[in-house]
Amino acid sequence: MPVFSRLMTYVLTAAGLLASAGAAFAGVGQPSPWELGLQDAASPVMADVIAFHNFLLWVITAITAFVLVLLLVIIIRFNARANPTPSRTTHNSLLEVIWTIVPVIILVTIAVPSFRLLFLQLDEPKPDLTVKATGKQWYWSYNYPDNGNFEFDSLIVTDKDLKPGQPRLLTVDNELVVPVNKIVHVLVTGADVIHSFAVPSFGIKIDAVPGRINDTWFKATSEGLFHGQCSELCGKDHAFMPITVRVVNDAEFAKWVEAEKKNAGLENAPPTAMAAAGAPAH
Ligand SMILES: [Cu+2]
Repeated sequence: MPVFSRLMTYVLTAAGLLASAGAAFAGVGQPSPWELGLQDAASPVMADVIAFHNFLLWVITAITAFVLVLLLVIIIRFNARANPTPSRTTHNSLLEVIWTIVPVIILVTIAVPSFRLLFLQLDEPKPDLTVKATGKQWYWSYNYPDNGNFEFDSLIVTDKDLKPGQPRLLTVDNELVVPVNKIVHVLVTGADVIHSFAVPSFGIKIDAVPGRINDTWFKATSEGLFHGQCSELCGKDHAFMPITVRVVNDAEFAKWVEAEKKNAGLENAPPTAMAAAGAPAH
């Protein structure tokens, strides 16, 4: 018994420490060692996902604690020794009404923010630009249909080529570049098998299905690098087709688009919404 209680003390202390430091462990744009919670939000959708997740955690904790207390009361007060002659009561109308209505109220309390979040995710606002991500065995191709329609491949940087500070298995040679604080509409499809385009800090994860275009959106609220991974088992190198999104300001984005167009031999393509409006306006 002392061994058990000492073990419990260790476990509870560790859990307490981890829980209190949870926020510090969460990474932005990539996972971090000993991370417990979700990655920090870098988009309005992810901020809501985290808030909803934390709210649900309180709800299930309260329900579980309540049921545990009921069980303990029954075990202690109504066992054969403490309560040798059991009551024959079978119905209690008030109690039955309460245990029907209270769960309904709890479910409605959960449903309201849940549907609000679903609408936020699925009711896409008018996009500022569109990018298309195509999952291939085993890398991603990105296409910018309204910025000259250039396309490039994005492959993993292997361990031996990593520069200091670059996360292992999450770094790519050519990042998906998008402007900050703009609504990015993402078209997602697969070229061979089903992949899944997921970037945790933006709160997006959507299947890349061959022969079909799925879409989602995000608005990155800060500049920087945000990492994700293919999230549908797609073959032997499934673990080696990461996604990296580089969020930059409008001027940098316009410059990058011009360079990419030149690379692709498209410098004479007509300027488009973002590239044309981006640089001078900001
Ligand atoms: Cu994949």
